[in-house]
Amino acid sequence: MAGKATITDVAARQVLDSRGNPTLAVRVWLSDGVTAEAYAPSGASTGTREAVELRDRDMAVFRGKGVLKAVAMAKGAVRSRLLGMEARHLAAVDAVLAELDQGPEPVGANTTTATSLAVARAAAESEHLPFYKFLGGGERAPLLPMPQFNVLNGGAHAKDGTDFQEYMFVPVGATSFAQALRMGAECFHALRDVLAGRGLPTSQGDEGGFAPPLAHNEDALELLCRAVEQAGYACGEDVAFALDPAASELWRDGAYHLEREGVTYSSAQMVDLWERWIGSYPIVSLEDGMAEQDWDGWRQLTERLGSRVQLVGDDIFVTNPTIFQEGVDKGIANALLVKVNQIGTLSETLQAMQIARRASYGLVISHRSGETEDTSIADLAVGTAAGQIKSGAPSRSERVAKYNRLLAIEEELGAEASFSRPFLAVAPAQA
Ligand code: 2PG
Ligand code: MG
Repeated sequence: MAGKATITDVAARQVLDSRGNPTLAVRVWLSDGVTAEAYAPSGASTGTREAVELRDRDMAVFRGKGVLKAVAMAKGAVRSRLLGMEARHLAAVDAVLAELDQGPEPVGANTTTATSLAVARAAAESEHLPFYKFLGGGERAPLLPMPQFNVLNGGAHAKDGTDFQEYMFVPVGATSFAQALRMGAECFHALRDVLAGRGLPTSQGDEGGFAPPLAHNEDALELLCRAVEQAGYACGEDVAFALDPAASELWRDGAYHLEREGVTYSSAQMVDLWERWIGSYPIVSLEDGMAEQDWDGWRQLTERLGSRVQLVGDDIFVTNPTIFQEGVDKGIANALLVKVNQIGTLSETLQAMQIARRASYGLVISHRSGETEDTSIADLAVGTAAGQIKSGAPSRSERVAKYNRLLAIEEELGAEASFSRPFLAVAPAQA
């Protein structure tokens, strides 16, 4: 019976993520014979208020990172509560998952994330809908997102790299996703040439970007500009930049410690740095420019730069509707970074996105630094018409899987496909 299929079985197993750490794969079966699977991703620069993964903590096995307890939770507590529920009623399924994760024996956000995504996938298939259409709930026309390609990795994602975690290309001049991906890939290859030409290493960090040990964090921006030009594009007009310094990782004792440069900044000095960079380089988006503990610094940042640049809250909001609402009420940031496993279920993720829409905040759907071949975030970005996505460099299969899925959706939509160009109105500074 199409559309009313109930959950008849839930299974799970331990697999590896892109960093070689264990993660969880969950498979569900429905009464109409449909089956679907999803994987949980895992972060490195996690926010302190994120939903917590369940890991085995047996240091003799996978350095404590095994997820066999989570596998047992999925096959046990989760399975027994979900059996018989209708897959298409995702909100009800997710409410059970959230409750199980808040109970005396939490099932883990890795368990709830993979289960929520697997049930949603199964429901979509059962209803004969592309996954993105199911996720969009018929509310919005599908929209291909503007990508942010993380091409230079530092911080917690590349120990020898810059203090700041992510330097990204945003192909603002592209008119389709396929063109955006081509531009991103061409600039990525040009960046390799620029680095090699200066005798810098071209080893890659966790998200596929290069991780050269630069003396100054700002040097990265100049390298990015050269790469864009070498690829034959105009820096700023065709390809602009987005940054995620992941400032929470730099915050200690009430100040920002940039160890590579050997400097310590107050919140006001940090905002000064961002203001100077935004005035000198074509930066259209700044994520976690301030630490999650530094709400006052965030307020200063938003007041000073919020009208000039997209300010994305990741660690500070952790895709948590309650925390995010507080941020909106306090006028902090102007965009939300969206990670399903930060909050643990798709329904809560959609709720946070709803708050963003009502407050006219931008939306950036995001991968984690530890990823898998799961492509759900590509469908989430298109179905909800979020407008932007970041899934790392145009390199390494766990990153490219999402971009390739977006290519397939764009092709499938054909003439119906439309591509988001959120920075058209921005006149970026020239480097
Ligand atoms: C971030 C993410 C993804 P992690 O900070 O935005 O790029 O990193 O998954 O390590 O939290
Ligand atoms: Mg971030």
